[in-house]
Amino acid sequence: MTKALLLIDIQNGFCPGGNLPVADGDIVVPIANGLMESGHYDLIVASQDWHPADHGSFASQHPGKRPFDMGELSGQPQVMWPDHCVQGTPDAAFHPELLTAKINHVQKKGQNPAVDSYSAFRDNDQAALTGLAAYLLSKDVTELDIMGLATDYCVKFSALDAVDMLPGVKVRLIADGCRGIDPKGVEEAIEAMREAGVDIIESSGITL
Ligand code: VGL
Ligand code: ZN
Repeated sequence: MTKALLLIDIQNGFCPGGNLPVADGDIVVPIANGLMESGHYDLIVASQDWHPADHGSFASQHPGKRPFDMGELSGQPQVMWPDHCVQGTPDAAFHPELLTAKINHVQKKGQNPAVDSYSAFRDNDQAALTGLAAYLLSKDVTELDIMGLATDYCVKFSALDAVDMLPGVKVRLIADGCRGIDPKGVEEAIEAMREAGVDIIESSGITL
């Protein structure tokens, strides 16, 4: 039994003051820290949205587009995001209060300018894998708990891919450890995860 915690994109960019802030995004930090210190987990992994400055999901790369417009990237519909989590900038750094010393493995994603990567496991077109599934399977992970930012994008697609790519692994969403971009999108995301077989739990229910 290897219990793993997957922290999705707990970066400055998605917290208040960041370039793509999620409302109350920073309140997930003490929840993540408490879980990392609880002793419940054998393995702690964190993903990091890690875009080149010219990433194609940025509205700034599409003349006439503004942040949150719909656009296209490599022929696929794509939300046009504000420039965010550019590699090596403070916006891409983990939240300063996150206990990063407890993290065993960091999975960067979103480096290919031609495709977005909401999931920590693979690009949105499902062509290129990040290597996270192989890593978790190599560690014999049997239970994977997921939390972080943003519920309706990177958390959702990571949880759905976890169910898809980690056969036999029990996948749970720590709901109070997540915050989302759009309230309606959050509801739909939680329903989609539940339907895919993800258990929706609260951090208070996690005990040794
Ligand atoms: C995310 C939009 C763009 C996320 C990342 O972490 O949920 N959302 N890039
Ligand atoms: Zn991004």
